[in-house]
Amino acid sequence: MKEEKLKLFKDYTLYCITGEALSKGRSNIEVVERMLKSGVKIIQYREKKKTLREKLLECEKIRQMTLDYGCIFIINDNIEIAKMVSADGVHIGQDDYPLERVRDFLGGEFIIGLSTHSREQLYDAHRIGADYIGVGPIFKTFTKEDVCDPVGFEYLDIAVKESKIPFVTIGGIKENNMEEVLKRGARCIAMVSEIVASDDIEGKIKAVVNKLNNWRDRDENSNGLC
Ligand code: TZP
Ligand code: MG
Repeated sequence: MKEEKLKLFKDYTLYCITGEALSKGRSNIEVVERMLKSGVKIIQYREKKKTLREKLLECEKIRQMTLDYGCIFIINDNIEIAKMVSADGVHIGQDDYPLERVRDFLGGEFIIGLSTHSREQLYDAHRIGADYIGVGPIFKTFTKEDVCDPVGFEYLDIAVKESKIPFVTIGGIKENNMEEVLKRGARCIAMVSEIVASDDIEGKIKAVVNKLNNWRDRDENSNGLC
């Protein structure tokens, strides 16, 4: 079951993350609904401002919505909420609870993603049993407050060559620069502001997913030829 879900993280998939502060007055629920109607297959709930109670109530709704649409639901940071609503997974950073403890708490069927910024962290993530890693920030981003400097393409190239688990590229990725990342071997791409701050969320998702689909088609065609 988990392995089936993780296939999406290895493919040319758009990984959408909420960001209500950037959503131009639209609620997380409204934005998630638009994402789901546009066919997004992985959604992460990321919310830094609300109370635990508010976050739990939103996540309960989003859990039901994502089940209705067959979308993977990942929760950032809040491992208790993830357990309470039976999310598909959590995403944690280097300064959050140690992954081994999160695994003990959530069990083997939960997807656990870990943000990484260096080769050392990539090896560590493999050793401690991450299901996927975040690789970034690739470009400068203004979305995350305590963000480190961009890791640029150097660490992306390392992840492409050396990661044995799926990786999700993140940080400043837009419709107009995503091909620079795909070109270097990235597959699954995470976006916050490019989607949630767009005036036309559905149109933006369509454009991004079209590009991802073109890359998948290109791969399939070239594999067929050799
Ligand atoms: N982690 C690393 S960069 C980032 C997170 C959550 C923010 C990415 O946001 P955007 O708007 O896609 O640059
Ligand atoms: Mg975190």
